[in-house]
Amino acid sequence: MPRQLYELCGADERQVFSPYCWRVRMALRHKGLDFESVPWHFRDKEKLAFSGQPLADAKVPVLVDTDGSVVYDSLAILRHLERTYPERPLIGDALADARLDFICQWVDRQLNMPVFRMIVLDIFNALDAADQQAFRESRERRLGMTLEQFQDTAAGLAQLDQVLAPLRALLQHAPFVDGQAPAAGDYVVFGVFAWARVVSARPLLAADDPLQAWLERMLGLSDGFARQVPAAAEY
Ligand SMILES: N[C@@H](CCC(=O)N[C@@H](CS)C(=O)NCC(=O)O)C(=O)O
Repeated sequence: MPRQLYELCGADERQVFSPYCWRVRMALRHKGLDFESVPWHFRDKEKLAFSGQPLADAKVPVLVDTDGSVVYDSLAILRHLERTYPERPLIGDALADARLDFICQWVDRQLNMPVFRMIVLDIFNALDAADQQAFRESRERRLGMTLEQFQDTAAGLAQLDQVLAPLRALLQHAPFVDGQAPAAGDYVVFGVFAWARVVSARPLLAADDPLQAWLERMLGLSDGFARQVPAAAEY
């Protein structure tokens, strides 16, 4: 059977934007593995029932591999790919695996939030009407305020600038988060930038930010694989 990746999409199904799904797309490409993208919407929880997640909290990405195995949660999927397809290492040894866990925690707890604050209304606008309702209800409940109250581009940018300091320092002396070549650490960080690129025309980085060069390198990987999904302005 073809390998399938269930991915969050906007009103336009080409607009796959979830940062967690992007981690997996990039990892599949890294391993040289083809996949069929299965568009998924926030309102379609029951379509993920087969994955074994508690339905009320079901999320993408979900990978259905060629042997029929089903894996959900981006880090679990990355680990599955590494175990199942050991050629072209993505994570590395046990020490590297433990550090990847830290990178994921840093991205989820520090990097995501300022970007979310900058693009939340762009995400809302990218969704179709039924998903707009599901997104607004769930996010407003979680945030304890309206999406409009939460959106604060200036505050998000200032917070992002601080959060990115260690990454900027690292990329002064290495071309990639994972060293001389990109791997899982890069894909986990890149997911956040891909998320913003696909839904929002707002730049996250100043033109002279040293992170721009890394971002361009990431967008150029595998003959511009990430660029095959158009940027926000193109929908
Ligand atoms: N820990 C999960 C998080 C995945 C996640 O939060 N996915 C979001 C899309 S970006 C989702 O499916 N949300 C469903 C919902 O909010 O209803 C992972 O790493 O895969």
